[in-house]
Amino acid sequence: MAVATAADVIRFDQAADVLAAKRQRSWERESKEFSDKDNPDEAWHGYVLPLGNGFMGAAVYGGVAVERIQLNDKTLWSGGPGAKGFSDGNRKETWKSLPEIREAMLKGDLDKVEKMGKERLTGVGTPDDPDGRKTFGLYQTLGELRIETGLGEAVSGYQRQLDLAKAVATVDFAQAGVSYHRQAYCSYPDRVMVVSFSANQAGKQSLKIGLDSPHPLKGRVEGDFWVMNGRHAENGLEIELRVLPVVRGGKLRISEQGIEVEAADEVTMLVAVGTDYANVAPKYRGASPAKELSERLLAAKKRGEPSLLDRHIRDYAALYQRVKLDLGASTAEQLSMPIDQRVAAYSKNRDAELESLYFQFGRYLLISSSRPGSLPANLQGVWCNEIVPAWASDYHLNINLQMNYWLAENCNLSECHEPLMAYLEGLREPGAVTAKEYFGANGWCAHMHSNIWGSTSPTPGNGPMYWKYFPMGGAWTAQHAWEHYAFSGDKKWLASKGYPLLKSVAEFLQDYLYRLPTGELASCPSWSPEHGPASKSAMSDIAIAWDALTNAIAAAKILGVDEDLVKRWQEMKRQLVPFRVGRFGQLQEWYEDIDEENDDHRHINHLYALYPGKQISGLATPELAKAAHVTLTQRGDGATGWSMGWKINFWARMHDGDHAYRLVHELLSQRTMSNLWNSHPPFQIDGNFGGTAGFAEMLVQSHVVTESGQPWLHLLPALPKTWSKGSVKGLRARGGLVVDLTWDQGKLTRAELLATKPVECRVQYEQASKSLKMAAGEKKVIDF
Ligand code: FUC
Repeated sequence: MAVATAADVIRFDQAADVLAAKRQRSWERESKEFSDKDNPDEAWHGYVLPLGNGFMGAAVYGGVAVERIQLNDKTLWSGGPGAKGFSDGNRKETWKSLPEIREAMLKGDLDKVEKMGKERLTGVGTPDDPDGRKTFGLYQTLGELRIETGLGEAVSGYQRQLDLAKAVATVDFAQAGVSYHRQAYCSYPDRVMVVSFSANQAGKQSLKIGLDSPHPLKGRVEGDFWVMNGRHAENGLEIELRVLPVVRGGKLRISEQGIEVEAADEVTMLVAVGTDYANVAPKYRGASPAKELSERLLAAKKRGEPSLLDRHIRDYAALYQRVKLDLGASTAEQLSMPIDQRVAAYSKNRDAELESLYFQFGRYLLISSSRPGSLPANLQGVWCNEIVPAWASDYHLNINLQMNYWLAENCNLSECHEPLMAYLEGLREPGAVTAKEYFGANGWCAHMHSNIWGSTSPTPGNGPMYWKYFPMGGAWTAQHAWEHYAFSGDKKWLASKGYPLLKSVAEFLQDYLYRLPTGELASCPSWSPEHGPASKSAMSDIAIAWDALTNAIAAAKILGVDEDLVKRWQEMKRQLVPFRVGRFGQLQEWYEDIDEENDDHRHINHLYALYPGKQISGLATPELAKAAHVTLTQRGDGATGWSMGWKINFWARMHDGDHAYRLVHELLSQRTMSNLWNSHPPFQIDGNFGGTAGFAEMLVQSHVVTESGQPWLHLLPALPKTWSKGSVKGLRARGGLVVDLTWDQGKLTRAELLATKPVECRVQYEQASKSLKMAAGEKKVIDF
């Protein structure tokens, strides 16, 4: 009998290992071509169920005879202090070369700019590590728990599910008249993973549990714990896995190799992982993990089930349940299919609830990979089964890290934004050194690639400059500090955390921006990230500078501070190189009119000004919006996963819901794997996050401010025809608003706003707009 999948559930009817081709286990990627076939384990790549609490990640395979649970600790990286030849990568006194490079740029001597750029404006490698990769490091898997169950493979009624409403994975099946049940979750409040094996008959659990790991970990028994501990082979980071088994009935034996259980009724493993990493420059080391892990596990054991599970669900659901999205109902047939078949069928027939599930899965992934106290979500969130993951699974600061957080505020997960804020804070100190050495500038900056070791210098090596040199990486990321405030209206936070960051970015710009002979302030020379030659000014740099100055000015005014600086920043804004419309009507990506009409490159850097920036909008700058439209059309829809996520947001900002939806459809049909992870390819999580943010951007926008600086809320600005009937509850808008909307036949039928703080704003729907004043805690239904 077909089973209908409940709305918030991702259901497979088979184990990951059964669904994907079995391959020889290795931890190394197999090619550097970045395709779906690249991952050493296809079963992991697209078929596992991901769990996480921000600090640790786990991936559940669900094998019957052998259960595999792949484990991650967010701080487990190679490279950094402790790695041979490590340095901060900064080239000393580079600023001394800038005048000559700038002069060459002004003369149009691009060869000299590129050559001198590579010699002077890159980071420093070593003879042993010329491109700095070894010391930059890689995010790496900790390994995987291997649990042999002694069962045969033949089962009936197999189901492996991830319940997004609870953040709990389960595996169920029957064999020889016995129903088996497994349950796993990663608790944030208790910071442990809980994995349990049970059945509807006593004495059915005979398990052998061990760890496969690429790291030199050694096993030992320590009281009731099984411990695997060791040091990273390259940087000496201490790594530990600690397991506390709780067994009902049967026999338990712990050894160096692992845990053995015989004929138990139920087995629960409390699992904790950790390293001695600390996000504190310059050493990035803290306490040995053993003590804290032991304490956590003992506390969890004492708490026991069902309290552990209850605390986990309550903590998680408090975030997850804030938003509900209804985009229509799927058919009974669609609901009866397991997720891999639903995803495969989607390109031919729309599956309405798969779309809303995708949206909620993005929120699930952020809650699971970014919680206060943890490092931010990296290119794969917190999930990585390799030792050489694609792009080091690092923090790319030319869109990818930022995209991970586009959904944080509008999808009502502001708390999950905090790791990014803390990370930014941590970049300031190393970023100040980079600003000084490269530009003789105050404030701080960071370039294209960063990691958990505070890297802010440009990447070393001989590759093109556009892959390394991007002094606006920090400024772009700092936009998030402003947005964190704009949505919450929390002035205390702005004063203590947000404004100092925004101010130090503006101070960097004061010294960094270069006055061209025309009098314009430019980023010279610059390279549009990953695209095109050196320019007198890449317009993405200017768009970011415009936004950074706008945000610093707004913040200073709100706090009533730094009047003189505000005047200076306003003056700088007026002098920035203006956007230009080029020879085929496009918005120029560079100072020079060199865009190519047949270029479909995935990075559309200068449209930062459209999204996530706010400089260009149909309302305020119609001419530029028209040119942005030409550029978007020219670049086309085909793209990598994250780029499609960006394009959904672009078209939403263009108020073209049908085009935005076309990209939603493409993203789900072309760039979504069976377990709903985004595929670049390979797996890269930013497409999930950018896509989810895009859904919300199609329904509510609030980036434009009125003439008097109030939020201008726009309801259903980009509703596609396909989403003719639906509702959303709990989206957030700038100014501290929570928005609930219902629509039918493509028309808004109900809008309710909740003000979490006193707010004056304008609300727009189609051509009508209203001014509103609301007190804190007030709810209002708005009629149009
Ligand atoms: C940039 C992008 C790639 C990929 C990588 C992580 O290099 O251009 O497409 O997303 O980041």
